Amino acid sequence: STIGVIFDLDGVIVDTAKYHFLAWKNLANDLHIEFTEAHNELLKGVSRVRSLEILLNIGNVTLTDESKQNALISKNEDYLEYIRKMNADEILPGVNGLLNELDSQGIRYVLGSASKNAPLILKQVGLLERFEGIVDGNSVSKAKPDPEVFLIGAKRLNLKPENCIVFEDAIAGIEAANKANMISVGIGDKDTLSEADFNFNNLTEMPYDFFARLTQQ
Ligand code: B16
Ligand code: MG
Repeated sequence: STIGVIFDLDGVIVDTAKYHFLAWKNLANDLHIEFTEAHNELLKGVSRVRSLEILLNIGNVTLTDESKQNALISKNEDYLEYIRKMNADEILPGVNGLLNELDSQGIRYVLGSASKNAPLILKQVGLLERFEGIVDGNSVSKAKPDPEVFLIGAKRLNLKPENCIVFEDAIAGIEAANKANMISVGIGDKDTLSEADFNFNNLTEMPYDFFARLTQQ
């Protein structure tokens, strides 16, 4: 096929934001920072290091570099406790159908996530082998909204950026896709993701001829 797809992980394939929230909340409690679900929205699609900075900002707390490193380790250990309990039931609605559709149309796809835990999460839900490539937080030096993660994804697919379609749930991710000159599809609230080229509340809402229309354009 002349087009390819790059999938974000958290918020598109699975909802790991709820586990990130629980783990950040735990850390926030230790630091006596009030941390709400609304605050958690600010961390979506954002790297781990940047997330900690935002959390510390919310609580007006400053830490030494060493304490920051320890906080990041303890948050991730906490988070991994939840991830290790995940299974295929946690794949979001419409994902399996869409991957089957892409396979049958010969449209290739890779993952483009900020998470350093992406391979483990995909393994837990049984999707690791389905992706042709995984570009995650371990392979990039610049986090979203920098387009790096998606540009590496395009290279893995051997496609020009303008022939790549990115599925994203976070503002920073849509921004990254647009900067990369790709076709951006926002999954979630249309008003929040108003910069996306296309919007769907979730993957079950995509029309069956979405890809056919794109290649005809
Ligand atoms: P980790 P995505 C992102 O995943 C999450 O949305 C964001 O909340 C998280 O901080 C980031 O991954 C890093 O995750 O701590 O596992 O390396 O949406 O880019 O798939
Ligand atoms: Mg996401």
